[in-house]
Amino acid sequence: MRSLTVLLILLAMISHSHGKRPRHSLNSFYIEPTVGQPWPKPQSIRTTFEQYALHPAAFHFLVNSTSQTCDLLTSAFDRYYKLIFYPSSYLNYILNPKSTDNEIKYKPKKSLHDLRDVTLLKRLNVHIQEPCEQYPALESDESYTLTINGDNGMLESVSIWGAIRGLETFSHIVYPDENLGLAINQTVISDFPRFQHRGLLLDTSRHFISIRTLKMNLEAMANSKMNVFHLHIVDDQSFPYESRTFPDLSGAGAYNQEHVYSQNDIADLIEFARQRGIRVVVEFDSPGHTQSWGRVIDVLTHCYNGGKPTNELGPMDPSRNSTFDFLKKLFSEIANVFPDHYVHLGGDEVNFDCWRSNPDVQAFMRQMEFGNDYSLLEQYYMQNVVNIVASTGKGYTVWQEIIDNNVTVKADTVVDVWKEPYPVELARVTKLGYRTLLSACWYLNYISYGQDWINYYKCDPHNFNGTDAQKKLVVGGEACMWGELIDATNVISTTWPRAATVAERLWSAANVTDPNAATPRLEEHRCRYLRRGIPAAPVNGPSYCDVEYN
Ligand code: CP6
Repeated sequence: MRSLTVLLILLAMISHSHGKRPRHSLNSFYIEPTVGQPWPKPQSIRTTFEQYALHPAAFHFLVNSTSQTCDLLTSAFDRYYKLIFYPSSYLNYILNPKSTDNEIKYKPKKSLHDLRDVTLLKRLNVHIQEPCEQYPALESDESYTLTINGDNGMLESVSIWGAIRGLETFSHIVYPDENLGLAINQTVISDFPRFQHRGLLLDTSRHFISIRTLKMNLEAMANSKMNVFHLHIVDDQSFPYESRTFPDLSGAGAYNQEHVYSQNDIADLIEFARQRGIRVVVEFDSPGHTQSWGRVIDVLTHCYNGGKPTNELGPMDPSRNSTFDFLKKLFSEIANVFPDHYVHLGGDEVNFDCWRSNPDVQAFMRQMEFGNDYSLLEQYYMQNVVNIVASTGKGYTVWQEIIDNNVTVKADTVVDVWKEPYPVELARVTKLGYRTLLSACWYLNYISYGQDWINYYKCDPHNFNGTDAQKKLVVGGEACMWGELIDATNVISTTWPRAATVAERLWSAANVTDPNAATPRLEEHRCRYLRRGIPAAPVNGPSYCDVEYN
């Protein structure tokens, strides 16, 4: 009997399955979530059937005496304590920290008296090797190990960011249990991301999205270990960024003055992201996609027809020095407001027709000896922008067109591949020696019936013909939720949990590819979002959660 038990435990450890096994329905009529399994799947996880109980009055996070610590860690302790023991009040707490919704009214399902005969997990000791960095970066170390054994747990990491990832995992492996209230199994996890850059793009120009909703989205990102928020803040339709240097840009370029992010809003958002180890990479896309910039500032090309101005405006006007004087001032402000090393400079979808029509631009083309090749003018424009931004000390990301059009850029440039066929594009860009990001297969704005996430899940940033050196140049990818049909009413439920499947592709080992194996865990992850107050949508057909959204 004893050896049978030992065998069972060994089997459980080998199969990497969790202590509490899912109750699969007899057919796939509907899907039941698993319990206590992390998303994204860790690089290595071993668990046994040994269970421990958690109780809010008998558990705390502890900084190991030889460990580094900082405000980021103490505030993370505070958040994860609330998240684990009082999930239904958690979202309100993080979105309105001053609100007085207190925990007293949420009674634990089991009292300490009920739990007197079971082992309680009393502590999670956290040990961080290196002093806390202030902001996360592309190069940050996010690895950690998590050991749950007896009444003690241990979380070890190199950096504060690894500790934050490990706390998230810890919150996933705690699960509701009928007998124990909250339970956790004996576990050893050793984990690190496969790719350094795991991003999500939201577009706040086509529709305004409130800071509150952007924060909810950042929380959802942290729950799936995503670490880059690509903020496509302005575009043709509106300019919701309140510039210190050029307040008129949002004054005339925003939809209205309620649809504007103040400097305080931006600082608040960046701090919220920093607390979760998320970088905010802002995009000021040019020379195309800039119609809203031109409503008060004369930087766009005036289009002509039959020798006469048409009153229409085109891309930024590269023939005038004043355009670049403006960009110098704008990008030096942006360099101060956004602490991340990278700024996204856009450069996509430039239409040459208006440039072709304008006599001053034509004269400039002759002066520069560009002939009729307007991609040389685009290159000239981008080269200037890139030099301006480089002189502020920043690095930059660009959409792939810049490279397609042979613009030479600094060696540390990151190129964002958004066009299919992505294996061809990735091979080409990495062959030129640039660091690369993949977005092409993760356009979440395409919404269709059925389990579309399986296509996202199958897409792999290393799926192209290239050398090991080329593969190493792929730093990660981004899910993109463009905003033409998206605002605060639907951004969360269309993005989540679909973006989480991209997050698993970018975090977990290369061999974690089976959508059938992922499905029950994804169901559980969606339910976890609901439990935490985030309205993530069903993505696998008929299902239910222990706690539904309300
Ligand atoms: N806006 C900007 C967009 C898109 C791009 N740039 C876009 C193109 C195709 C699709 C979705 C979005 N709306 N500035 C391309 C990078 Cl399908």
